[in-house]
Amino acid sequence: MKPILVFLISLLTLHSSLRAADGPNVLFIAIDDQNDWIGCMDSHPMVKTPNIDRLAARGTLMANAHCQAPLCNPSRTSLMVGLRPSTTGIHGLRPWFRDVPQWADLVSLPQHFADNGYQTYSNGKIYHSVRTQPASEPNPEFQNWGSRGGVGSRPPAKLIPATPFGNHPLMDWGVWPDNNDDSTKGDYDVASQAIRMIEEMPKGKPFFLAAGFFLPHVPCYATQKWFDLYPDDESILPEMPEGDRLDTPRSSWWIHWSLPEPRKRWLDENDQQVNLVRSYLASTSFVDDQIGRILDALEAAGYADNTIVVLWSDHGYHLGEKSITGKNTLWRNSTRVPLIFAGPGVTAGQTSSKPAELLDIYPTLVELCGLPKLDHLEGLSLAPQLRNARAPRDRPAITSHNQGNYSIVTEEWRYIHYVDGEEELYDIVNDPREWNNVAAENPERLAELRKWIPKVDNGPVAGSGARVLTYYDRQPVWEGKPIGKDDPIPHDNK
Ligand SMILES: [Ca+2]
Ligand SMILES: [Ca+2]
Repeated sequence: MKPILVFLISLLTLHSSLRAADGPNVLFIAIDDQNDWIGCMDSHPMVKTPNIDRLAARGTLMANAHCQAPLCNPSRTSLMVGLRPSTTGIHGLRPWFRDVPQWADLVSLPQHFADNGYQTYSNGKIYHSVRTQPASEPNPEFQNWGSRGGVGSRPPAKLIPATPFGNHPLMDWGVWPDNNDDSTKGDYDVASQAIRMIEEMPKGKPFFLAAGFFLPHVPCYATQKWFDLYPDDESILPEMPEGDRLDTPRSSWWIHWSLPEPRKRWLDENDQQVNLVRSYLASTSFVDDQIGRILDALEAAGYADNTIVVLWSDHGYHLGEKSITGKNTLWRNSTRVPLIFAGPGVTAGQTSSKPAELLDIYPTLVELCGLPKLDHLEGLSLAPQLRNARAPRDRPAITSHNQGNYSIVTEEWRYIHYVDGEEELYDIVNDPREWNNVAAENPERLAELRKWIPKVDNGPVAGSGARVLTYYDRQPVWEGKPIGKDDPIPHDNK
């Protein structure tokens, strides 16, 4: 090697190790399918999440944060590479973005940290697809792999009656294990291994440590003590007005046309509405407890003051609202997510109502940790709002679900545009549950919000599949099957 090149490389190495030595650590906590039923988010009056609430109290809650897609793979891909689903064309549960030649070499968030002198660690579900990679592989997503996470201990048979659309094994909920032992659960192991890493990792280099929890994703299994936090009656149910979908277009059904998640009608017919909501709440409180274990370990190891903690969920979840369970919608229940930052550069104890996107996490962490900026990222740094919750932000939060379906959220409105041109509008200040579609009465508002629909609106990339809707020549096609103009809505609640 030429001496000048060696010199340049050592200079670069020195530069990044110097920067890394100065940077704060990052604790990156992901929750799967966790909607806004979090104590500090004031959405469910009974939910108990004391550990997430104490994190929010020492940081900033972005209370108007939304996912980029209401589905694991597109949401997580977008967050981890900093590009919208409408840019990457990753709309379904397939493909893994590294298998798309155009995106194979994108520098992901943890890779950018590794490139700048951080040691990176992963536990549980961070990406949708990748689990572990051998250390020999070039450019791994993370350098160190811990817990696989996931469901963990499962009952010998499903706890609930057979569900429609094929009795999917994940569609289940209830008390499990039945011996009050949490330690056989995947999420318990995620926390345990993250704690072990905090305790054992070498000092002298900052860390980027990820912990991804699987619950409250279905199957919502939790032990009895978490169920005991919630009454076994209808007082735990969210408000669900009759006929809430009568003022929404038929195309709102296309984006969740036929799915394993049961409709509300099935919950009612099988007396499962209370059981599902209670199982979901129990699972949320159990995950909160695991998060508390990690936060305690961070503190005990002396890292609390020089670590940025970010907590997020990949999208929300319906539990009967708008006649369905699951995700795959453009309403609040699917798009609004917990997003909390705490640590150096973040003001403690404040809540911001400015729109925020999960896409913003990447540029925010880059700025807070002083890493080189990457020009191609489509998010905006939230550092101004993390310093001062009222700092201006003009851009709304934009969610898409398959090509051409968008939701645009400002501080006052949610606008929805479906691929066939149908629209909805909600006054989220006076109607936060989005019960009254006021699109017809507000043509000027529609015109103003329509402008935010991304100009780049790419369809599904080659290899796309699972929960993919296409629409060409006015023909909606759900998972490869055309939806007829007069086809009845499968398992509709009416
Ligand atoms: Ca998810
Ligand atoms: Ca309605």
